Amino acid sequence: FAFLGLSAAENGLDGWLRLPSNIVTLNATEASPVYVAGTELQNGLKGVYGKSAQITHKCKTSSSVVVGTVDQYREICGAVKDVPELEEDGFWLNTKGQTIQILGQNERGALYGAFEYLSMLAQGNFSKVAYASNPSAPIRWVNQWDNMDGRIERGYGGPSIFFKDGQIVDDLTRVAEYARLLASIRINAVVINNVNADAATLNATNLDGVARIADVFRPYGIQVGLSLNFAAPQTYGGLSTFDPLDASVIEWWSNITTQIYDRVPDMAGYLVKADSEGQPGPQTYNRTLAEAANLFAKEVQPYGGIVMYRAFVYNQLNESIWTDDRAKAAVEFFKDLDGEFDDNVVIQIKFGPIDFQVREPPSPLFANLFNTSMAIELQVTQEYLGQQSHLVYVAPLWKTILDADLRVDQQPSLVRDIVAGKRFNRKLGGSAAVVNVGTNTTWLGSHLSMSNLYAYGRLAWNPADDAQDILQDWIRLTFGLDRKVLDTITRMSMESWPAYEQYSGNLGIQTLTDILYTHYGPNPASQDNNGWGQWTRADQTSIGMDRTVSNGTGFSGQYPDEIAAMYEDINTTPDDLLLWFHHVNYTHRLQSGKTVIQHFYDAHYSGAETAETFLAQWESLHGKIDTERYNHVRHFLDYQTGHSIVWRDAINNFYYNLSGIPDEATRVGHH
Ligand code: GCW
Repeated sequence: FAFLGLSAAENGLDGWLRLPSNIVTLNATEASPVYVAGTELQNGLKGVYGKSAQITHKCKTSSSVVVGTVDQYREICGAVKDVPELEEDGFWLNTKGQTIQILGQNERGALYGAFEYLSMLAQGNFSKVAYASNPSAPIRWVNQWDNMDGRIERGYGGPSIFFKDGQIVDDLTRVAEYARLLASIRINAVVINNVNADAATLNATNLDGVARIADVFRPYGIQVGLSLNFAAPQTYGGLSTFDPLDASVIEWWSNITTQIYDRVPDMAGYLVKADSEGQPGPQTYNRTLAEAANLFAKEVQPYGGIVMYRAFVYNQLNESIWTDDRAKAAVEFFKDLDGEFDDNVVIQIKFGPIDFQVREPPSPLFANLFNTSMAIELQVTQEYLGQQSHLVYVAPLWKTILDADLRVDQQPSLVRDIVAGKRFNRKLGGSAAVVNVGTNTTWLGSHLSMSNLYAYGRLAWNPADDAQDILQDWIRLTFGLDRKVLDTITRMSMESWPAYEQYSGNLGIQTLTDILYTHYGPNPASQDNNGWGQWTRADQTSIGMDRTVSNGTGFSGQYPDEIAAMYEDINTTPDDLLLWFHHVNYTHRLQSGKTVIQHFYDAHYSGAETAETFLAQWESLHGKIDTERYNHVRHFLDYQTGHSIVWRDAINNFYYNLSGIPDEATRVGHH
């Protein structure tokens, strides 16, 4: 079952390995995460050893697994030895003694520890360990872009598991299964409705439904959050205004917030997209984004809630003024507000300055807020990355951002430390990912896409983890322990993002997918001559956005000095971001020695060739993967082989026709 699959007998070890005969759960309340942990252990151990262990709530000293919080252990079993101080949601796992100890700082942590232990066993790892694991950051959220009518914005795995026909579905079975998956990767909150929010989510029937959903998530240690529509007091509440400083508006939100917390006392908080892509916001009343965020922050603060305020705020631009730069928007909107946000506001920042492109530099906003909490926004949903039909393992892309050093004040300033709150001493911080799972039995629309969800959770917990190590854990958990299966899926997946970049948009020119309608398939012409500001400025001789301070939009100047200087200078800008920062002739020579245009031609051939190998690699696993998953994946890889050629030729012909520069290898234009 997805990446929780635990298969018995595969390792043939149950002969002499003694099954712990008791599972001691230190909380007997059924809906508690510790109780759930006990049930998971019972089922999981049965999967591994083939026999059932007894669940008890009394402390036993031999042949048992004890699961609970550190405090519960102290109370019920006695003194705890060797357990270091744990952070919120952290856990201690000790398999060395007679008794296996799984102790959480809180109940959620205990559940995480149980999944960690099971994950080890399921991967055939029976080694004796004793260690603590703590999260890098407290915010480890997912965002669903589900609409009330059941459709999902940028969803490729079928309709919503939460909503249908304007209401919350009666049968929440899939929600419970999702909760289990998310808990196993240590996600602690889920925002269930689209950031392009429908105010009707707030009607009484739906709030009752939200409470039912929260009841399903709670035993898994997951809180529920809601996206708000900023104009709701007017459009839905019937007030004459939605001015965030108006007394009647404040009262209206106060009332709504009470109604929610009456039903869901542990609601995580609100997510707000405002003044962006047609969404209403405080600018209508000349109020600042901080005034807007603080309005909600004050409402949820007494309940311990937080406000995730999205930095994805930008205006449509006039395409005749090329120096207007959408990439600059986030810093322009938020920098001057630093320090004005309440303590329970977190600015949720997309990883790059534009929008989940195949390659972007880190958003400079990460290096411009010092008194404001931040979270990084990632996208598990492959909106610009081939959707459900292309294999693209995205974790290596995320790592280029998380591991980037922005050198604030000439000091090490890794993005992952900034968002965790470590660099500027913020209590809050972390990450959110758009995860548009649907009712499709594969969740995201394809089996291999699930590596991205798994990797997101792992990196939210520990962004220093290695993308390939994470991937391999996921492969073993999902497809078993066969060496060839492991090696093959590892190779395909690790080659997949570089290949996709090669056959789509190179050198930092963005994905070059259609941006006007589908966000799918090649459409390089769609980037320019419109107000979206994803311009490439490609003409007959040259290409790229000049974002330098000296000669361009000035975007590079939004970074701290050392980084700004690197991007300002064409000689120190890495090839893979050259066209993001500079406007050059197609004949410009890269650091690699190739011209820009020849790099385009070669990369597109090489990317499509690599994609073609995925099918053969997968087919080499015939007989080692169950038929359903084998065929499902094979179908998509077959398609990807063809579609990568479509990409290759569309992009190469486009630039060949534009520039008239022949391909040195005489492939382009010679069909
Ligand atoms: O990438 C764009 C998407 C929109 C999305 C928006 C956002 C939810 O195409 O569908 O809206 O980003 O992140 O708000």
